[in-house]
Amino acid sequence: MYSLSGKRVWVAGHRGMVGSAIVRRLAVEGCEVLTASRQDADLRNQAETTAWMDKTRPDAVFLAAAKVGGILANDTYPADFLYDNLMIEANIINGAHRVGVEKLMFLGSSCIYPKFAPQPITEDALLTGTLEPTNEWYAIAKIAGIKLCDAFRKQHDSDYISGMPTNLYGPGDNFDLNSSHVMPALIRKAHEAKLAGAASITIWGTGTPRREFLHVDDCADACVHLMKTHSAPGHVNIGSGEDVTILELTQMVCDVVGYKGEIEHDLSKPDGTPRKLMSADKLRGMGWTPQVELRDGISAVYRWFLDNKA
Ligand code: GFB
Repeated sequence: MYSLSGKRVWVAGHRGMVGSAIVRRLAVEGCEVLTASRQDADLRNQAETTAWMDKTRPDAVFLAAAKVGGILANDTYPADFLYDNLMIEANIINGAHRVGVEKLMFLGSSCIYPKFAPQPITEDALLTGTLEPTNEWYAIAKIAGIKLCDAFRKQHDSDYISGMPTNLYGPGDNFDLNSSHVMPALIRKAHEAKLAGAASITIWGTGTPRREFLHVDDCADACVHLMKTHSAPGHVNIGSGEDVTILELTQMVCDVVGYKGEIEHDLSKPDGTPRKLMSADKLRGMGWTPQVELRDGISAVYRWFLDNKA
C-alpha cells in the first residue's frame, strides 16, 4: 500500500479533462496537490520542467499531461502528437528520478495496442502487431512512456507504474468539432441540430467501429486506486469492459439530448481502428470496478455542456 496522506502530489496536466478529474478525486486523500501552470513550466521543455520539479519536490506524480485529440487531430498533426508527448513524458519521468519522487503513475491510451489485436485486448497484446495508422504517432509516444517507466524500475528500482485508459468522456472535455473525440462531438452536433430544427446530423465514417467508453471520474478513481495499491512493471488497462458501435452511441446521445432527426455519414472521414475493447480483468482482479453507467454519464456531461458551453 502507498498512502497519499500528507504527501505532496503533483498532478501534471491538471487543466485537462483527466488531470482535473484526478485533482477532484484527490480531495479526500489528505494530500497536498501541486499543479504547474503553463507560465510555471512548459512541460515540453526539459530545463523548465526540471527547474519546476527541483523547486517543488513532489513525493508522488500523476503524469496526465499530454497532447490529446480525436481521430482527425491525431491524423493531421502527427509531429505534434509524437514530439510533444515524447518530450513531456521524458522530462517528467527523468525529473521524477532526479528529485527522488517516491511513486509515479504514467497515463497512456488504448491506442497503444495493435489495430487487429484479439478482443477483449489483454495487456500482453502490446507490441504484437501493427498499429492503427491514424494514431500511431500518439501510440508510439505512449508505448515509449510505458517502457521508460519500466526502464527506470529495472535500472533504478523506481516505483513507476502505467495505466492505459480507454476512450474517456466527462466534464471539461474539448467540444471543438475538428479536434475533439467522438463523444463531445456528438453531444454538440445533436444539441445544435435540435436548436436549429435540422433534419439530420452527420457523423464521421461508417458508424460501425466499436469503442469502449469510461467516465473520467471513474478513470480518476481507478488511477488513485492503482497509485495506492499497485506496484509492478508493465501497464494496467483502465476501462469499463463494454463497448458500443459509434452508431449506437450516436443514437444514445441523440436520445439523451432529445434530438429526433436522421443520422447521416461523412465517408470522407476515417473510421480508425475497427474495435478496441480492452480486457478489464486485471484491474477488476485488483478490486476496482467502474460506477458510472454510459447513459447516466452522457446525461451528466450534457448537463455540464448546457451549463458551460452551450
Ligand atoms: O473518438 P475518436 O475521435 O477517436 O473517434 P478514436 C472514434 C470513432 O468515432 C471513429 C467516429 O470511428 C470516428 O470516425 N466519429 C463519428 C467521430 N463522428 C465523429 C465526430 O464527429 N468526431 C469524431 N472525433 N469522431 C482516438 C485516437 O481514436 O482515441 C487517440 O486518435 C486516442 O490517439 C483516443 O487513443 C482515445 O477512438 O478513433
